[in-house]
Amino acid sequence: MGLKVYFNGKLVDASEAHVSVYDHGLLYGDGVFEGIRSYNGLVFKLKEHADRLFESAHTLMIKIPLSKEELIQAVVATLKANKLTNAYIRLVITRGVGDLGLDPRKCSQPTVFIIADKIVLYPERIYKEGMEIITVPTPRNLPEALNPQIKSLNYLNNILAKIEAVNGGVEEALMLNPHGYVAECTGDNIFIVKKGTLITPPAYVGILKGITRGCVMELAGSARIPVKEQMMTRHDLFNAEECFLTGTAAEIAPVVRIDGRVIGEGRPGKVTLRLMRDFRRITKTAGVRYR
Ligand code: PXG
Repeated sequence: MGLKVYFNGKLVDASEAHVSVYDHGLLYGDGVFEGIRSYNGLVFKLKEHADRLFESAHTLMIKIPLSKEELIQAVVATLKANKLTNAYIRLVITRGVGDLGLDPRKCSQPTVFIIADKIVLYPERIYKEGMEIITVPTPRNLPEALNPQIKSLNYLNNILAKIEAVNGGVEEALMLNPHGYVAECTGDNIFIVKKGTLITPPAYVGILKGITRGCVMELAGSARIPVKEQMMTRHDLFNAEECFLTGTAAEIAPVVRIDGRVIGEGRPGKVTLRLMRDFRRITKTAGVRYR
């Protein structure tokens, strides 16, 4: 028996969960999504993900046909149906089925689906030894053109950057904003450690305010590690003591080489390792229980 997918109010077999070719999520990337994880039978930061999804949908004037609590219960039901203890959850709301024009008024009913599946992780080596990233030519979208807080189905900006990273022989791309300041990676936020202080770019440079980013800033606070949001250049990154990425999929991934420059000692640093340990602990103990 295959995976069960929540599709417009019902749990159906994955092989029966079909989106129409007239769905504007497909035709125009007109929709929103969240990537969420569960650990040990606990959904991590589910409320925060639901809040962000509702905010993204509100700005796009997509009316989610469930209350926030109903949506949370739908996520829980999907996880239970698939008997997954550790899962990657993809929550997607599209504008729905319309005609071939852009006009969102033609879409009467949003499409809602929730996939809960096993997570594909970065190789363990990356967490032990650290990863290499490169700056790519594609800048992060202008926030004035498309606000990165809207977690939309339109990810071409990041996909172009990802292609450039892969072409360059690495797993992740460092994206700058159109003014040349460090923004983020294709699906992860970036942090450095300098003189013992944790520094990450502020939201206004044009990044998604990641939920993992927020969690890591809180963990640093509890560990009495000073935290600052500050604009950074590549020079700041090259000369950092430590560097790491944060995201729902990556968790905390150490970075040890950027554009050929070795960062710090060239291995995951002590602040990074401390935060990785604290993060792992919180994912195992905090969240919405479902089994
Ligand atoms: N920046 C961008 C552009 C993202 O898309 C993050 C940062 C990290 O945010 P969270 O809230 O997850 O800490 C994201 C989200 C994947 C995948 O499977 C990851 C994201 C989006 C889509 C897919 O790697 N990351």
